[in-house]
Amino acid sequence: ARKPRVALVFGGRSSEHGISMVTAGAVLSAIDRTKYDVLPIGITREGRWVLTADAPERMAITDRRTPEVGDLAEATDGGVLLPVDPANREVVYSEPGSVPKALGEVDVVFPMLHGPYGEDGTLQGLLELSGVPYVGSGVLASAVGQDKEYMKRVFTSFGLKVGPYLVIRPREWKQDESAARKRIVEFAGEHGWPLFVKPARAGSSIGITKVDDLSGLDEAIATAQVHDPKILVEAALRGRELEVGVLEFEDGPRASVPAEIPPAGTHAYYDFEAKYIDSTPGIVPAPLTGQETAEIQALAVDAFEAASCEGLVRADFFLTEDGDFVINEINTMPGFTPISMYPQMWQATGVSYPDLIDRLIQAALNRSTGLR
Ligand code: G1L
Repeated sequence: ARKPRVALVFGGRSSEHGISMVTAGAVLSAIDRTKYDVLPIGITREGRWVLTADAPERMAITDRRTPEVGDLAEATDGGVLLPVDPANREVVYSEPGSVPKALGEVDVVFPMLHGPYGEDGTLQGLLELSGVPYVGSGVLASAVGQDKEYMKRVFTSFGLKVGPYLVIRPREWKQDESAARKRIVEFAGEHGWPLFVKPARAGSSIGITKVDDLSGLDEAIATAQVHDPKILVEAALRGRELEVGVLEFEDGPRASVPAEIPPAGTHAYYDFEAKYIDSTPGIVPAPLTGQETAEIQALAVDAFEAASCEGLVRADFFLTEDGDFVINEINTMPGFTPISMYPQMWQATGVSYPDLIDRLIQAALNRSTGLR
């Protein structure tokens, strides 16, 4: 029997092009080659889909520089790798070892694109149309996980606690800036400074400003609006920062041991270096009581279910001084190198990095296509 062909799709037009490629390199190194044929598909900074060298050693960070898909492109004549005739995949399947002409010729896709056009549900939609199974969440959960407003609305409606927030929509800002500003100032009056101003739909810490008083507000809004015309204003939550990994098993989602992110020390915030270059900053497992651990794990599974996640999710919480667990966000495509929090939390729970990859692929292959 032929081995399932797993396509990693990485790179892309996002600021995390390089990180995506480093992560793909880690997955290429760890995936079980006796079980799977692997096809590395890079998307260049210009948005072109290309086959790249199966060379994880050339996908690592060197001299604090991340790799580029453009430097590893091998075959650019494989067509655009977009779907053809998903109903006829058996017929169009090329000989093993040959360059596939269409995305429909792979058995499962491991999507590793960050931000808009990747983890926001658009790539997932393309894969649905192609009839190709893929690892991780579907269109809805991916889109919910990318939009901080809808994420909070979904959590609230499922009984999870979220922190105070305000949404400023593009039309509101365009029609009456001063009214929008006034709304923010009233919000600050109620919840106090500092505030965090964020793009509603952007990955990681991109475009986020901590605003200490009115004087910094306009610049923070402009910065956030560079990334998304819709912005979110959040009150600062005082408390401990905790994370939980959720992984789908045959009988349903299960939670990992939680981790704690200590307050920023030498790093001004949990930035690029802290996240991807230094070793993991988290304490695993988090020093919580058995009861607290059970509670946060149940909430993380609730968050997975609330957003209709599939495969995996990382759920991020604050434990407030009142002892409440407040959900901050979920990440349907969390950091995924072996030193990232999600794999570290599962390692501490008894699931190794190669096992994690295997489980995610198996979950995707076992999933039926169409509604579920
Ligand atoms: F496919 C998974 F497992 F769902 C998956 C894919 C990608 C998990 C995590 C990631 N993460 C990344 O690709 C990234 C953090 C490098 C960019 Cl979103």
